[in-house]
Amino acid sequence: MGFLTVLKKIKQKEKEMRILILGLDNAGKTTILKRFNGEAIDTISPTLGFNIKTLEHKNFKLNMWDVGGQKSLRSYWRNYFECTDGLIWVVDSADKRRLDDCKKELDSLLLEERLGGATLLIFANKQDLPGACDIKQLKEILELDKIKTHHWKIVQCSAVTGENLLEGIDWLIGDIAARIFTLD
Ligand SMILES: Nc1nc2c(ncn2[C@@H]2O[C@H](COP(=O)(O)OP(=O)(O)OP(=O)(O)O)[C@@H](O)[C@H]2O)c(=O)[nH]1
Ligand SMILES: [Mg+2]
Repeated sequence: MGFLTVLKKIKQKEKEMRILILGLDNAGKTTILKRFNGEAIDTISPTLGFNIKTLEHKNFKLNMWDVGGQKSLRSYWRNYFECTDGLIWVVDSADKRRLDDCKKELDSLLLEERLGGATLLIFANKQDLPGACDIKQLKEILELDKIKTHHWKIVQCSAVTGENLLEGIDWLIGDIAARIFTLD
């Protein structure tokens, strides 16, 4: 192996991304993170602080921050904004009563200057539940087409079945990589 090849490999290994996972309480943030990481998901309780997991995925080192979403905890979210490359906004697609609240919180995050450079993945979670809103409904209710400030995508998923978690996160990582790692 030539020197440059070795150097490139080392550089690749150092590629780090900071991913912040937010959403209302009970949306499924912790379940998604554990499921994605291949851990058991049957003993999860509400997050009162945060969980951080560092995963190797596709040659990237992903530092994933999962922060509790209860109303009383949301004022702490701002402590995690700095240097965020990707924001995963998790929605409980079956909790129709709280979609207004969900929209309000997402809208205010998108105004945050320190999240200005972040790619946004919206996980329409809990698709395994009957009556879950689909992407078309959520796009309308959350007015996603109005988002012009961030690269964004909405993906239907279920943390319980694992459906589409990989697809969503692969899109997020691909978008971030294209934005920040294009120079080598
Ligand atoms: N049916 C179904 N239940 C889910 C899914 N994802 C999460 N849940 C359940 O929803 C509940 C809340 O999940 P959590 O992962 O703790 O939610 P959270 O967003 O981390 O909540 P906070 O930590 O309070 O902010 C748990 O009972 C999960 O088992 C899903 O895709 N389908
Ligand atoms: Mg949690």
